[in-house]
Amino acid sequence: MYTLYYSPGVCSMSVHVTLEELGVDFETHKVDLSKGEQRSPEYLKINPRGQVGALMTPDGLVTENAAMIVYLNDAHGGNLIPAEGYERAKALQWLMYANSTLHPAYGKALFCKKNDLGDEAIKIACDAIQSQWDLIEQQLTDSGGPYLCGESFTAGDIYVAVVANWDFFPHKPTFGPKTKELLKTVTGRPAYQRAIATEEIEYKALAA
Ligand SMILES: N[C@@H](CCC(=O)N[C@@H](CS)C(=O)NCC(=O)O)C(=O)O
Repeated sequence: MYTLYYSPGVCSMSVHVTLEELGVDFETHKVDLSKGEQRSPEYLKINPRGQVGALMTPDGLVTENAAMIVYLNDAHGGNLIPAEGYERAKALQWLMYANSTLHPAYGKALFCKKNDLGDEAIKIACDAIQSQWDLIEQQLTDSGGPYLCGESFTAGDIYVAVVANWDFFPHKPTFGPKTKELLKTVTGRPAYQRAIATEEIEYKALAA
């Protein structure tokens, strides 16, 4: 049994969808970021960084969403990250890209917003976000699609679909046609729909 500490719709959702995709037993524990619960003494004992997600496993606690996804996939022989070789490297590449390039691009814009750095700074950060979505569209062309790794659905697709729904800024990104198709396919999967229902979020990225 696993326990996922999550907040609705944020990066921890990539682990939530992974748990659903793998079909393993788990429970969820909501840590409401809007109420500052990530800084409660109880949660800081779980993740001293005061961030979600965190995963209690039979082996102990794992933090960092990408690490949780790799751990879960490998523990259950999943196909979200192939077991070996170049295919594994490419799946890890796109998971790490989502976790450590795409996600931080949003973090920069959020920093500008939270610190009242003005619309010009937010716009610069949002332009940088757009360039990441342009890169994803190009990758879907280069890989032959429909997924980031071509015909194989992998963990990076899940993570990218989570980030696509982040709607914090006035300057919204534009998704290319292949990206929209990816988001539609990934979020249409039963596992993703179950995570949406549990987290009680609205998936708005495809609305425009
Ligand atoms: N690389 C980190 C990123 C975690 C992260 O940025 N979590 C955000 C939500 S997407 C969070 O908990 N923010 C609350 C805060 O920093 O107060 C991980 O994978 O654990």
